[in-house]
Amino acid sequence: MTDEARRPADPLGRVLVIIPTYNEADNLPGLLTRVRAVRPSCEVLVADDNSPDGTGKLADEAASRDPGVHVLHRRGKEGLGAAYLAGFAWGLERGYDVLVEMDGDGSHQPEELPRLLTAVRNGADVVLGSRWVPGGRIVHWPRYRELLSRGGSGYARLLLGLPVRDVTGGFRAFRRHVLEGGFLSDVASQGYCFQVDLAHRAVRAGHRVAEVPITFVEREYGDSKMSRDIVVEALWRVTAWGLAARFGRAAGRRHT
Ligand SMILES: Nc1nc2c(ncn2[C@@H]2O[C@H](COP(=O)(O)OP(=O)(O)OP(=O)(O)O)[C@@H](O)[C@H]2O)c(=O)[nH]1
Ligand SMILES: [Mg+2]
Repeated sequence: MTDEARRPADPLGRVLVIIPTYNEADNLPGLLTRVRAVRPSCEVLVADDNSPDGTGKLADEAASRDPGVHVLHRRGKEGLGAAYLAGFAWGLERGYDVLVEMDGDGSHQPEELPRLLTAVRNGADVVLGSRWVPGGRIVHWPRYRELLSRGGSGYARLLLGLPVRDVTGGFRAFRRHVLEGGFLSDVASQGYCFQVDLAHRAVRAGHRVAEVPITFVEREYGDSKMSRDIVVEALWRVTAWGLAARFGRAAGRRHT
């Protein structure tokens, strides 16, 4: 494998930033430039679900100019969770040491990537970029989105007993060992719930989870993929996990 032959220039080893995309043609090219500029040793994998707006082609063009950009073309829109699972598998197979999740709509600032990686370097297994810790900020979000997000995080925290503030965020870093083994087996969650699922799994598995503040900026271009279905999925799954955890505790299996 040619990638494996590449020497790590980063003290963390080889870092892969995975960006799932569906119709992000207006956002992706600039974002790729920013990620590669901020830490040139970090490589990028765009996981595109055959976006009708040509995002995949733009990613290919970037990859042809820059060997640190890779593209995973998927058949069609299967949801954020499925794209990340495919991206993680791609990165683990190729021996990356740290795998980062980042939205492709400009909401996450590549310039804050070093802050996440510093926390990994300081010993965290999983680092969550957080809007709801001191120093965290949101820009241009309508009040209802903030309430939905804060409410969703609060509900998941409460029901699942999670010691983190931003449970649904999607700017995160994982050391590879976290994602190996059975960690990702039978993950079925799709939208926001995928992120809740991973945070829940990481805490339950006893990994060191750290939160660092981020500035979250509402997308400037393109359409939101947020839908009522995504919110409903998160609600029912979190409720089911919470009840299962309580039931398990009652039966003497304390794990949350
Ligand atoms: N590959 C892939 N990427 C997706 C899919 N759905 C969303 N994404 C990407 O996942 C990232 C987050 O999705 P967003 O649409 O920004 O979702 P959101 O942040 O909840 O909503 P907005 O910021 O309001 O648009 C973006 O880069 C999307 O392009 C999908 O089905 N497949
Ligand atoms: Mg977004």
